[in-house]
Amino acid sequence: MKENDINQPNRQEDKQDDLSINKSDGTNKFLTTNQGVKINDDNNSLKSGERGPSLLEDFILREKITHFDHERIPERIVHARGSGAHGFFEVTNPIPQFTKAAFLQKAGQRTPVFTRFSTVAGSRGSTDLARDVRGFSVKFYTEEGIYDFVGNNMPVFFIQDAAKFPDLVHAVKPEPHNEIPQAASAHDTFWDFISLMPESMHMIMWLMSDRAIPRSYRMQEGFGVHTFRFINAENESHFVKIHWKPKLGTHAVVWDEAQKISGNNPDFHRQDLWEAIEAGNFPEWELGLQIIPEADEHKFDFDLLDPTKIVPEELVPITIVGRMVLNKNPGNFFAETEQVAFHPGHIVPGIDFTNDPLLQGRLFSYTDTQLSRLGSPNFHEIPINRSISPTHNNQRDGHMRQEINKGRVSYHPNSLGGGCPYQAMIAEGGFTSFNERIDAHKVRARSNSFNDHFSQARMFYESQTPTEQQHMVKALRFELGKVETTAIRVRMLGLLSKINTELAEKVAEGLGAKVPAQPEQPMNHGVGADNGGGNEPTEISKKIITSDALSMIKNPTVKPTIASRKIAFICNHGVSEASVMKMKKALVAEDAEACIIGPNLGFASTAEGGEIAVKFSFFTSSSVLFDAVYIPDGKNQAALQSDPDVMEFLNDAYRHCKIIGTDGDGIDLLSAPQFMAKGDDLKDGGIITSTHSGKNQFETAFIDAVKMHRFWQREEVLGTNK
Ligand code: HDD
Repeated sequence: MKENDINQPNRQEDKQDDLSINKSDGTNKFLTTNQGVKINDDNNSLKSGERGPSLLEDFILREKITHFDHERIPERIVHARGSGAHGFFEVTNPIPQFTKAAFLQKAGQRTPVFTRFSTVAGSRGSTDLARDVRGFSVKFYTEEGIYDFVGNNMPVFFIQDAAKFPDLVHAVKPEPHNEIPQAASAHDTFWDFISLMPESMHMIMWLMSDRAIPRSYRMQEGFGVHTFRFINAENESHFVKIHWKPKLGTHAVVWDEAQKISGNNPDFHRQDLWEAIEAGNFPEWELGLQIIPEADEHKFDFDLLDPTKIVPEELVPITIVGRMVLNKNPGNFFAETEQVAFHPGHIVPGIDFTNDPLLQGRLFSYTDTQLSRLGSPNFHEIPINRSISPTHNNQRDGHMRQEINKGRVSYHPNSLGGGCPYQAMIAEGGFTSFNERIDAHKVRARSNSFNDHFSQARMFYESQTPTEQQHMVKALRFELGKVETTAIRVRMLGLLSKINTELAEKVAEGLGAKVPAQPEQPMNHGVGADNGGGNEPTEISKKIITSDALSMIKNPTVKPTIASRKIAFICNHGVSEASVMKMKKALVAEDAEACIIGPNLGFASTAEGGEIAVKFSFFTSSSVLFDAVYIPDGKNQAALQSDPDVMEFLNDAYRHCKIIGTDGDGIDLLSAPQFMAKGDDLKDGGIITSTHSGKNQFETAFIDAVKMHRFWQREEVLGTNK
């Protein structure tokens, strides 16, 4: 292991080399016990006679069964379901003026990373497509030690103080008496808690938006949520908000689609990430920072320490400082993705915390949870968690200790060990906390500057396009519609009316309920009653602005690309090979994937007398697993109308506002009235045909339409926007 030297940045290969120490491969090797004894018969236990009882002395059987019995470790209390990948972070715009963190100093400098994405509420085996927040964690193996970014795909949180975290999680998890429902917030205990927690309203707006059902882990943003501090070499502090911006843009599926994906492929996101990396479509994000000078701390009409608030990009623009590329799948899920342990308290010199009370509580929780999950204070020695800059200290022993510390000295100060390991001066990279002046009374209270719970919730809702707003209305109708206790629904309607009356009215209509004239006050019986810490909602800010960055459709970071998108080719026997190949070539040139679906697996015969390979059949596949549909030319294509699986495929694609392209006679498959108004009049501009687009530009017209992700105007035709 090399000495940690900030002039010698770690390369991605350094972490891979480090992991390779622990890798094992049984190819061309004898089967052995854990003690290294070669096994002669792994199929039969040792018995007293062929039909007799097994013998206790069978150490091979005992070892095998015992190990198996203990294979499972507790799943994460939250974020249990996740997927990870290796990659690197590269500086594109160094910021030494803001931070002395060694890994952010030089353009082109790379740091190995391991990144894990997750849902929050569901168990390890739950669906990827739950309506939920997504965790977004990045472990940076820097030359100065581990820096963990532990964020989410939403920039705010439900609660302002870590003291409420266990309550929040108890409320959202399956209800304790019957463990129902799995990976879902649509149940009474969650909304009971939320309806009594006005501070959660901004987060609820994000959770009810399509951000909670991403198309892919690769197409979601990441946010540090809290305000952090960056400290430069002069010990000056700046506040920072940390963002990840996906290169493929931010995209979601629709709720009906999400539910169907959960049935068709509950591993949809996990598989998408895995396959993209295997195919060389390496997911990539830009790292952006909102940087706020120390002197501007009180400039905003919200508190920078309040994790239920964003700093609108219109107020403080984002500076891009680097990019993250994920280019290697883990070799072993358990060893890497399951055992990785993130901690917002893992920071390096140049990065520091703020007094955000949610962050402060997290600083305790993450080490604590690893002790029960991974079982020992030595979890930092597990290969995926191991720093690749050397570690030396006087901590010793404990369960499963791997390191063999030399010598008799395990204390500091010492003379017997020459004073080693010695403390580092600041100039040598020694960590010092930011020298913040604090002069205060010890109180159990919350600052009044945290009391505006509705302004930013309203800003979020009012920044959305009508399509996105309608999706939020429907999400709330669905979620609250699953709530059985009427009083909880009514309480929620009261809170929604404080965000936007039209929103509340529309949700109420769907629930067959009335918005209460006077929202009920939360039942914070006795909480903070003596010191004003009851956190009753008050309105501070009247300055509502809207922010395009909050909408996925208007978002200035929308990227015109179809890279890695999966396009379903509907092919009957007799399909035109020329029509298939022409579109396939155009899509491959854009790094998209042409997925041939036919009546049966294997091959489909072509009009030209040949065959094309068929990867999916209409029976094994479903439209929700693809981004768009293409119906090539072919005399027999219309005959597929008699196949209910094909019609369900097309109806779903149409309903989910996907782009449908047809070449030549392919359009005949769409002759049903749900697609065509009359004759060959198309129902909407999301159906691109070779006749209407002009033969030459057909492929381009189709690709341009797919770049829009969905043809949302169709929801008006369908009436699904009601
Ligand atoms: Fe947390 C896991 C993100 C608040 C306590 N959290 C966890 C993970 C993510 C987050 C991404 C999964 C890490 C992984 O992939 O292994 N958590 C957040 C964010 C929060 C937040 C963005 C608010 C801004 N969390 C939060 C609070 C507490 C915790 C307030 C406790 C007081 N979180 C945990 C935990 C977990 C965890 C119980 C479970 C597994 C783990 O830590 O390693 O300690």
